[in-house]
Amino acid sequence: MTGPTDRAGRGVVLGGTGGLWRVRSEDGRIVDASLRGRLKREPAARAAVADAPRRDGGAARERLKLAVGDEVLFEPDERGGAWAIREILPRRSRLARRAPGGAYGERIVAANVDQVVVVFAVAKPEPHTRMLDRFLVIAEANELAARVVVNKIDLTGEADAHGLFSDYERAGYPVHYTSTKRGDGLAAMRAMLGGRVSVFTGPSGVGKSSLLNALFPGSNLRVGEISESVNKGRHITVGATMLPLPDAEGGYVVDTPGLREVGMWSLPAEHLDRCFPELRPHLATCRFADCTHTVEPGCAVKEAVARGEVSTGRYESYLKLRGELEEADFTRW
Ligand SMILES: Nc1nc2c(ncn2[C@@H]2O[C@H](COP(=O)(O)OP(=O)(O)OP(=O)(O)O)[C@@H](O)[C@H]2O)c(=O)[nH]1
Ligand SMILES: [Mg+2]
Ligand SMILES: [Zn+2]
Repeated sequence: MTGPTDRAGRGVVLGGTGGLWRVRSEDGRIVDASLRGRLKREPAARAAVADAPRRDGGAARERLKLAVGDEVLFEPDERGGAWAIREILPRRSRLARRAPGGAYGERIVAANVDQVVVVFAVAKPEPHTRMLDRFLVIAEANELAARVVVNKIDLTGEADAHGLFSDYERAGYPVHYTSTKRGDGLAAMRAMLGGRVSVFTGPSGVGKSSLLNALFPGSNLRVGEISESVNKGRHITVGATMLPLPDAEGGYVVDTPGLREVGMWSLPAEHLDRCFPELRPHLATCRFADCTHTVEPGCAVKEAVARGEVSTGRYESYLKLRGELEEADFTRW
C-alpha cells in the first residue's frame, strides 16, 4: 500500500481524556491521537447500536464517548504531524455505570471487557460488603464475569479475611486473597489475568494500583497513602488506564480510580434478582412468575434465606437495591 493511508492502523485505546488519546496499534506502536470532529458530534453511535437494548430512549446515547478498551481505526492527521481516530469499531462488551454525582446518564468505564475484578481491602479502609454487592451487581448487569480480590490480608491474617468474605465464595464468585506487601495470592491472580481484558474496580485506597504494580513490575502506576486518598477526599488514580500485559498470552488490565459511592446502573428493577448468582436457581420456583421476593407468599428466595442457603446480608442488599431501582426515574436519563 502507498500514499497517506500506509501508516494508518487499527489499535486499542489505552487512556486519555477528551483531547488526546493514547492508542496502541496492532504492531505495538503507541501513538497519541485526537478524535475526528465527526466522531465527537456523533459519539460512538455505531458502538451504541451494538449495545444491549436500553430503556432510556437514547438520551444517554448522545453522551456515549470513546472509552479505554475501544478498538479504533486511526490515520495521520493532515492538519499536523499527529494522528486522528477515524472510526470506533463496534464494542463486544462494556462496563458501564451511572454517571457520578447525581448526574444523569451512564459512564462507560471500559469497552471490550472480559471480566471485572472487584478489589476490596480486608482493613484500611474498612470493607463495606453492601458496597461490594453493588460493584458485583453492576458487573452482572453488564453481563460480565466478576471476581473478588481481598487485599491487605497481611493486616488481619487469612482466616479473618476468609470469614469476612465467605458469602461471596458461597455465592459462587472466585475470591482471591492477596497481599502486595507479602506477595500472597499474586501468582494465582497473574494466571487469571492472562489473555483477557480485566477491569480493576473497587473503593479508593484498597490497593488496585499497588496490586498491578506488584503483578507487573514496570507498570509504574501511582500509589497513594490512604490518609491522603481517603481522608482528604482525593483519589490517587485519576482516569482509567489500560496496560498491555507483558506475558506471551497477551491481555490487558484496566486500572480505575476508586469509587466512594456506586450509582446503580439503569437496570430495570425486575432484572435485579438475576444479578445475584445465588438467587438464580430459586427464581423459577417462586409461586408468582413476577415475584419481587419481598412480600409475596410462596417465595422460593425468602425460603432459601430462611433455610440459610442464601446469606441474609446479600438478601438485604437485594432488598435495598430493589427499593432504589424502583424509586429511580430512568426516563429522565
Ligand atoms: N498493608 C498493606 N497495604 C497495602 C497493600 N496494598 C496496598 N497497600 C497500601 O494501600 C494504599 C493505597 O494503595 P493504592 O494502590 O494507591 O490504592 P488504589 O486502590 O489504587 O487507590 P485509588 O487509586 O485511590 O483508587 C497505599 O498506601 C499502599 O501502600 C497490602 O497488601 N497491604
Ligand atoms: Mg489507584
Ligand atoms: Zn420470590
